[in-house]
Amino acid sequence: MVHKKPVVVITRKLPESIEARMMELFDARLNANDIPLSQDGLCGAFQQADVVVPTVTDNIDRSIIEAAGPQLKLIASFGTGIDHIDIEAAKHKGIIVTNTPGVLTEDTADMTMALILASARRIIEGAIMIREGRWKGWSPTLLLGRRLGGKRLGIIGMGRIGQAVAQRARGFGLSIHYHNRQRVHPEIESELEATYWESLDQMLARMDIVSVNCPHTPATYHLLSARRLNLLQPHALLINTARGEIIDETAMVKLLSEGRIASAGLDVYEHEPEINAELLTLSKPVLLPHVASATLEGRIAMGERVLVNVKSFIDGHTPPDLVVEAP
Ligand code: 8YV
Repeated sequence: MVHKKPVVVITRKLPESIEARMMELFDARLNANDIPLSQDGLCGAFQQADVVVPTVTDNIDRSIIEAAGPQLKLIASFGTGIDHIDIEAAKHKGIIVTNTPGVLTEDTADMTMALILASARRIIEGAIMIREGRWKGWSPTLLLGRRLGGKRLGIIGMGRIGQAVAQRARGFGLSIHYHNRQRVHPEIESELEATYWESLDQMLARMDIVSVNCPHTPATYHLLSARRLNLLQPHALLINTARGEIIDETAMVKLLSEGRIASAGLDVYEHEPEINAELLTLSKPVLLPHVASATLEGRIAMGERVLVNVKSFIDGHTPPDLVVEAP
């Protein structure tokens, strides 16, 4: 008997080795030119595929899920965050959802440190000055930044990534403070010498650097509201490698342009890939294009997790990275 291979639609271009394996195992439909699918394109994919492998750039909303064909049983997302998928609609439709947790923790934490260093030490301003031929020579007061050692880092979200940031930050002499839905295990707290703040407001008012490392959920949307951002000290740095929606971006840009916080290091934005026009006029904030987890090793590891999730499901096993279980 000839078994038809399952149709797996992969919405964006993935590393070659991952795409090659996808082609071996499945009837994989690739996106060679890497142009994100329109909502109509996504709808079409959900009507023909047995499995869809989306990324953060796909808005898998209720209408797409409801229009899915009866053969579509798994959304195996390439990424950790799942805020681009209407999870309730998937549950309701009986579609399983998986993600790729764990494999991008270290890369994201590295980039968080890079943004802390770049914004505290004004690295990008210096690099641009050189390239634009504006450097006239050494000066004792040129591009003065702030020392990291002895400062307080407040981490919002002490999960895997928050803890990996804390480990690194300790090496730079930062003291670790955190706010989380739940206090972490006392062993982790003592290993990181971390101080728990039940009140986010109180923590914000006392930190030199604040790093956002929690997922975007309805509960964390605009967690850093205009009111809370106003609690930050004028010398504070705000770092975000999580999701733009967690910060009220308009309020943040206002504080930055009025000099009411010192700078920001941002990898994510509220309306990606659109960037607030006023933010672009400011020279101090360090702005990156959502690349905190962008290493070749990380992307391959994410692809491997997707392969394992899809293959386990096709073979009748429970995929390891379940976000929404089988009905
Ligand atoms: C990924 C991310 O690059 O996994 C996540 O949640 O934010 C990114 O680091 C992206 O989501 C891939 O889909």
